[in-house]
Amino acid sequence: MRSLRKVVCSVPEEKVSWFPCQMKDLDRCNLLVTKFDPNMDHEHPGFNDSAYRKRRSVIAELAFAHKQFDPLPVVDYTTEEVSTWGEVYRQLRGVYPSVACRQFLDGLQQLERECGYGEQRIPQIRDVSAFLKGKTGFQLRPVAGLLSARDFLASLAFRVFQCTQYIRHGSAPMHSPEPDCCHELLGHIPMLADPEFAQFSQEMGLASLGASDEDIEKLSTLYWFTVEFGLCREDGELKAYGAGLLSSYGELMYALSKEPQHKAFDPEQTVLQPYQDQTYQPVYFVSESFEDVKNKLRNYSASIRRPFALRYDASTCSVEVTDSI
Ligand code: TIH
Ligand code: FE2
Repeated sequence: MRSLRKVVCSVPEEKVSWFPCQMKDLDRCNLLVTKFDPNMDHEHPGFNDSAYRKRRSVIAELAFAHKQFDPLPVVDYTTEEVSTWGEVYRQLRGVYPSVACRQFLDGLQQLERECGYGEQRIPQIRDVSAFLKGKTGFQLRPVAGLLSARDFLASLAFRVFQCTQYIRHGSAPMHSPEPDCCHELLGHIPMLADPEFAQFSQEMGLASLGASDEDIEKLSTLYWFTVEFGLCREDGELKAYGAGLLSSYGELMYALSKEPQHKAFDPEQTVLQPYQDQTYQPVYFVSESFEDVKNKLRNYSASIRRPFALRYDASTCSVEVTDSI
């Protein structure tokens, strides 16, 4: 048998980008992409609303100040914010039973029963994180805005999901070009309560650690067309499992209509598909089943080559680098 020489957290090649090896290292995975910023982007629905912009900065500060293992910040949402949430929730909840995949509906039902999900209040990430930990071991950490793909994917390796806490502008409840708490809490969290989904999310994260820029680009494109905008068949019917669809009533209806192009999901093709994040997608990828996405994503993640090998130790939630491939 070949012996594995442990070179914990020192990688053999200089070319390899730094990556986190333990949860504490996620404090360094906070590179934001300045896009759709309400302070800079004239098109942002909150650009002319100074109270909204101020509120966004206050909530962003909570995320900037957060360190791994600190208690998760609690936001005292205003009546206006709760009303935006209620509107988004009501409209989406009405269509979920006919358009969302089974795994999503199961997760949402559990959240409604056990975690206070409903129109009346915006769930706190502290409660949601505790709920998820018990279901799949995933936990949340606050983030101030859109994260770089490398940092976002890296946190998934540790079953940590970086979550925004601000809410979209009240004038545009049906679609937001950037993530917000409606997108995280309604789109992502129900899926993260599914053990199989949690597993392949972590595997995509592990595959990203120390990967080349080119592989990060491919992984994030794959993530975009599956976890964010994926469609799948369920008993022959077209269903949504992507979080970007399940948090946007506007795009959800559009994606399931005859308007956009629907292509069969094949990771080798999908990674090459250019994507844009300003508005609705012109193309969606449809998998034969949820099982099919799971298998294909797991295989794709396992196929990414690196000049070293990694092992995740679930008992310490840390990654060990070995020089044996
Ligand atoms: N468009 C989504 C929504 O309206 O909820 C949010 C995002 C999904 C992916 C990137 S931003
Ligand atoms: Fe997302």
